[in-house]
Amino acid sequence: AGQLAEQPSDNGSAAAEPSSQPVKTDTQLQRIRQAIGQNFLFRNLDEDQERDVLAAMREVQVQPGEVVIQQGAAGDFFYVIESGEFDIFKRELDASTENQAEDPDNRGKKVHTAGPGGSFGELALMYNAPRAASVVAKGEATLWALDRISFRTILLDHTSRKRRMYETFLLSVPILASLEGYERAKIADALESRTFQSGEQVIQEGESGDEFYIIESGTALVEKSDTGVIGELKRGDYFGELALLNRAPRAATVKAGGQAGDKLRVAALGEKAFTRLLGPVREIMARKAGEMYGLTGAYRS
Ligand code: 1OR
Repeated sequence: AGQLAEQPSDNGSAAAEPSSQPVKTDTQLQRIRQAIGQNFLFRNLDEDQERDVLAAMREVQVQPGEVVIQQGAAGDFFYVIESGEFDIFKRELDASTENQAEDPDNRGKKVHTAGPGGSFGELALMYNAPRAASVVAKGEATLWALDRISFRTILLDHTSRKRRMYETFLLSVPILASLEGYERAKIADALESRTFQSGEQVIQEGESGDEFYIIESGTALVEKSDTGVIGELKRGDYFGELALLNRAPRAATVKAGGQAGDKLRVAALGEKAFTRLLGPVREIMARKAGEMYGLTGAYRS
């Protein structure tokens, strides 16, 4: 014991060049589409780009315990998970020999687990940096790997533009202050900006909700049918969390504020991404909801 069970594939023989891949069967194409369907990095590809991505991907079968990515190695592939689960481990750069007994492989701390539809390995390819974490298969798994050149030519532009676009904004949002930089990057991947004209409704009291919003610019009015306007929200404020935290109907109506001609711009986060990406923040939100609205949501118990 104490040795890595597998050769990391980062140092393996498969080169990360866009060597032409065998033509895929319809079943394979279906499987890739299914795997990338939920993944934000593949949103907004046009038909040609999607065809190129599908053609460049290669299937990788992974054994339990296999180290697919070794922290510190050079980046060659980006991976999308078709089936199976992966643990992500991160070690501080100077903490190599601490706790040898507990961490014989010196992988560091488990920071994340990724499953079907998820992806990993984009950081090293985006920033030409060493692998930031190790990725280890929990059981048997199937991956689709995209070589670095295809990743950079097809996916990089969109991904880094989006991360850059939201980076400064998300840094300025108080509720997200406790998150790590990479956690904010994942939120940026999942955000979608929407614009509303003054007076236009974003959410309606009593309806069911499946999105959470952060205000990018402009103001929003919160109102309830019985008491009228109960609050005004501005840049960096958020709303829409209650219905998601408590699985309850929308507790209030939120509409764009300001004068005629003013606009409200929000960044929307879907329910799944909200649950997956805002883990530690959810508790803070639930507590604040209690303070602000006197609500004790199911989540607070
Ligand atoms: P990579 O190319 O550096 C390792 O290879 C991959 O692990 C990395 O890209 C990410 O896709 C993935 N910090 C760094 N990398 C992470 C993290 C992470 N989670 C997944 N990867 N976290 C921050 C820990 C302080 C966890 C955030 C949820």
